Amino acid sequence: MLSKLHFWAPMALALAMGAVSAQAETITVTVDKMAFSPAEINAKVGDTVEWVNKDPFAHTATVKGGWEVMLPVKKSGSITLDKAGTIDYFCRFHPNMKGKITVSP
Ligand SMILES: [Cu+2]
Repeated sequence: MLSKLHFWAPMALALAMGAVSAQAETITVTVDKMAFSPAEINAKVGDTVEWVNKDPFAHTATVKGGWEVMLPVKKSGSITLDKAGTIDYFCRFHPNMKGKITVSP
């Protein structure tokens, strides 16, 4: 009985640590042909959203009254989500480009 316990305890610890490191994710949104793809994403607090601009002109990911991430030509930009809620964002240069992030706690 005792030997079984010794075998399983480190396993349980390893699984718990794996779960912790898997918690914060980076979600990639591609910016291509004047559109965010995917336009709507789900994330958790602590996750990072990275936009990769594949277009030959600059874009932004802008939240009205909030943050703005510049996305120069062929470059990427990112932000770490620090609170739960729904974020609607757009491109400052092309306001018809819209995206949405639903952030769960
Ligand atoms: Cu744009």
